[in-house]
Amino acid sequence: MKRSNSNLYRLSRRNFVAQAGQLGIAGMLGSLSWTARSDESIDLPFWNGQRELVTNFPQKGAMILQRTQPALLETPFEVFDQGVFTPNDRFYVRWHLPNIPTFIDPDVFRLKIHGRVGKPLALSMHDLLHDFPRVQIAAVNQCSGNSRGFFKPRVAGAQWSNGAMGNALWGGVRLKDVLDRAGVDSAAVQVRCRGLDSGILPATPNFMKSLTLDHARDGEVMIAYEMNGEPLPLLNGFPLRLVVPGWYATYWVKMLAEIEVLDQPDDNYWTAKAYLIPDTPGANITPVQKDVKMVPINRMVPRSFFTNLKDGAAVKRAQALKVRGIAFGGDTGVDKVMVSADAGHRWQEARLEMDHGKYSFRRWEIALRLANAGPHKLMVKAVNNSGMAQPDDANWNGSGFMRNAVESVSLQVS
Ligand SMILES: Nc1nc2c(c(=O)[nH]1)N[C@H]1C(S)=C(S)[C@@H](COP(=O)(O)O)O[C@H]1N2
Ligand SMILES: [Mo]
Repeated sequence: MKRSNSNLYRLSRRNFVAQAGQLGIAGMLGSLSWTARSDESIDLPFWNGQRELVTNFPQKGAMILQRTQPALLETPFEVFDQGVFTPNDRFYVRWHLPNIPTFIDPDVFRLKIHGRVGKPLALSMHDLLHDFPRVQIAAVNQCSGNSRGFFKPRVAGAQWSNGAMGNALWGGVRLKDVLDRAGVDSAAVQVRCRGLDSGILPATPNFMKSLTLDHARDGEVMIAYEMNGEPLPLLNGFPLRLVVPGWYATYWVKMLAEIEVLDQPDDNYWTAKAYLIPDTPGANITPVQKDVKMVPINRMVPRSFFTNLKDGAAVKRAQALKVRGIAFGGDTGVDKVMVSADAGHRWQEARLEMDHGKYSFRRWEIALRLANAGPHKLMVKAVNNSGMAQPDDANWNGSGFMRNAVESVSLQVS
């Protein structure tokens, strides 16, 4: 069904206002830091992995609490078995800086575009909804440090299990179209995006990330105002966020308020110093390796997961066992997903379900019949459309970035 832009605007406008109102109440209660109320606990499968399951963050359902202030919330893994898109109220949350607005009036909000442009702009939500073509893209948003808790030796940083990722249908406008409206100078080289969050001390650098001009203008990078057909939840960047398909989520700037076109490579902390990876295949080094060349983190790599089997599950011998999961290709689509029921000796190809585009999760499934009683190690490996396969052995680097080794579950067959 096709909606006209003005209908969309009326619909969204109502949602935007309703949301702002709801968050206004949160603001009035003075809850800049939402106190965590724990209902249940959960054990993540690594040392010191006990966490609380909380339900009282605004617009969020049950989430794994990693940190209260600023919020770090992980998606409980069973959510990924329920559908190819991750619901907004279960989508993970990650912020670096503690001052996050709890109220944004969409009538007053402006997105500023300035720097090396012919005509600086201050766009309202109305302008963005009416004056630019609306585009949609399904894409995985994954934190660089997703699965960091599994690193051996362990590294500092949020000890995420595998739930610092999610897949959504993003709706918004092309960054390219907005840049074209402002008219980019021939001297421009990079585009820097800033969110509305800030640190306690004025000296703390604001959260900003830069893309090369060519990347920013590739027609895929998007300024999103919708996530799965709804305005973005506040904690996922209401009212606007950058969507950088195929790239790690650190570039997906939330509460995007300012776009600056630069004529020099960006030297701000978040682009030039944070989020660097070893310039080696898979960002893989040994813990003692020295003098490694570092580069900014960039494209994602393929991953796949079982979603309906828990480690240690008991299953019956010689019965059809439906195994299913999700995969994504990273910066390109999934070519195939291979499953092994014998710890990697023989592999079978799983059936891929509907394709929602190359940056989306892809669901897969396979029916297995495990003939013999005893322990079985099931493994899953994705290969993407560039021919890149998940490695058998986990990578390591000091920041705990880009883990994508083959996943396995152990089953007890009787
Ligand atoms: N403004 C702003 N945007 C941000 C961040 C931030 O701290 N501030 N963190 C980034 C990082 S590191 C991640 S992993 C993603 C998390 O997106 P989510 O909270 O919507 O899941 O947001 C990115 N965008
Ligand atoms: Mo991240």
